[in-house]
Amino acid sequence: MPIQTIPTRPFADQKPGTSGLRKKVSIFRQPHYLENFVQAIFDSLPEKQGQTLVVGGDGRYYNRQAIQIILKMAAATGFGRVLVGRGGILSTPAASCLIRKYAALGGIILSASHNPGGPQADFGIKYNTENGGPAPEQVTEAIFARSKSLSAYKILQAEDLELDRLGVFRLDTMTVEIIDPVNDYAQLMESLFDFDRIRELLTNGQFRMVMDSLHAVTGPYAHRLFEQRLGAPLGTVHNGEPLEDFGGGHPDPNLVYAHELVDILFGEHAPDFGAASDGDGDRNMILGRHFFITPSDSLAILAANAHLVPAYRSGLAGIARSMPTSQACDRVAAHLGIDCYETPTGWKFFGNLLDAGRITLCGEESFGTGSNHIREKDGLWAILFWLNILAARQQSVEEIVRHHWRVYGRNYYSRHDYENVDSDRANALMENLYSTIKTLNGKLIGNHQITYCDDFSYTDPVDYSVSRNQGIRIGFSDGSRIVFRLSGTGTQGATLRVYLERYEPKVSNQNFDPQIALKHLIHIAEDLAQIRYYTGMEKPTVIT
Ligand code: VG1
Ligand code: CO
Repeated sequence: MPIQTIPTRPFADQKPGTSGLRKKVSIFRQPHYLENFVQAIFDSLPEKQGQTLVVGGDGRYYNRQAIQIILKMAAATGFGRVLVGRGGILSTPAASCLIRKYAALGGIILSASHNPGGPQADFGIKYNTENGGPAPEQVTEAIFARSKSLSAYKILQAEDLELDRLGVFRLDTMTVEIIDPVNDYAQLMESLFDFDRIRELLTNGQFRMVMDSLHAVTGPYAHRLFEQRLGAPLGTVHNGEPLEDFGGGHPDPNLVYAHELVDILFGEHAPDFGAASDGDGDRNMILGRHFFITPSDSLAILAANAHLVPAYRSGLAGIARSMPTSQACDRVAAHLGIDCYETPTGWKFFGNLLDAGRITLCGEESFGTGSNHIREKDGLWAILFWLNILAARQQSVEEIVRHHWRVYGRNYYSRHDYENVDSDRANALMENLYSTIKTLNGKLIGNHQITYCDDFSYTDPVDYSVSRNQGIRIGFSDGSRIVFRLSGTGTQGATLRVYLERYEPKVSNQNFDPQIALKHLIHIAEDLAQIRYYTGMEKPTVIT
């Protein structure tokens, strides 16, 4: 079959963000746009000849077309074998699992994660390296640099492949294996958790759970794991069929976008446990009956209870959290006598720590938790981890969380997002903050004493690479913090994220609504950053 060399011109906007390249579908569908980026990835890789590549996505609109293009380009560039999830489906954690298990050179994951899907909505593509994790900054920089100098790409002239049939197919000299997207991942989960105990819990006739897959990628995984393998009644998984537009919803598992699940868990006759995951299956939200757990608390609680889970019984090497994530897990780490690392936002910064064996668990405030079992955050893993704890402790979600707060104190936490802000105004806000913080050290605001403020910069302790400008941190003498940063995953305008945290050791003060408990900090944040002035918005668009 002939390999064609197609002349092209660079696009200037192919710089990967927090998690790959994300744009509107209409941008990806411009002639040569996707092809250029894929060629830039391939050109930035070492020897590809005969190597294995993993390809799959979250099933959103344009997933199938993109996969056909990528397969033909992979064949033209010399890959020996590509593993593709049937129907083009692979959750991000499942892709990470496959890359590691089959010693692939890397993987291409097609997803814009929690962003909406459909012809008018978003698409995304990211590259994961041979450890199964998101390409580190040096690699994404190399891809971006290459994207700016491309003059041609190579593609095999061939018919589209049938993606829905399991089997081994050929594209010129390359083999394409269409595999079951769930098998390997389900096996890995079974090797980590106490499935017998979880099965007992889910079939005891008393405990009830609901899993909401939000019509995104985890549907097939959740049906298999919870209903088939672990015995939960059929119907436990809601919205379990992946749809190209996620049923018109926002596949983001938080109190705002997963409202169907929230209504069930906060309604009458609520089940004991509720969980949801995002577009590509790497995020999770955990709910108890009439009870919400912040992702930061969830990370801390998983760490404190890890000894109850077979895979982590022998102890944790260390924990890491992204900088804006609350410091709840720091307290658990201190108690366990293990290291706790603070990294910039984005899973790629955990990779080196995991590879070097310095950490076992890691997480982000944005509903992401994971461990050294793969190199991505993992929604269903977190849900199984909670079920394992619930089965072992025989207590309710709320009892477990309240007990945790009694022992370690509560870190009140909230994130305020201002979406779709004019980019120039958002940058001006940050510029203004950079100059403001220079004068803030030691200042007293109300009865809040500022003890530090800086622009977060991270030196990777393994390879010493430095990442600057990762967000503005303002710390107070009582341990409270305010963090400001701009999102790196949006596709329209800018999103300002304001992260707020306050520590409360006293049990009698642990029962407030976080928005009330954080009220003073919220005012200080709005004031210091002049949020209304710069954004023109009276209040945040999303509060989590
Ligand atoms: C957001 C989150 C970040 C997460 C990233 C990718 O990034 O804040 O914690 O790692 O999304 O998650 P940003 O730059 O918009 O704040 V996912 O589930 O989109 O792969
Ligand atoms: Co995601």
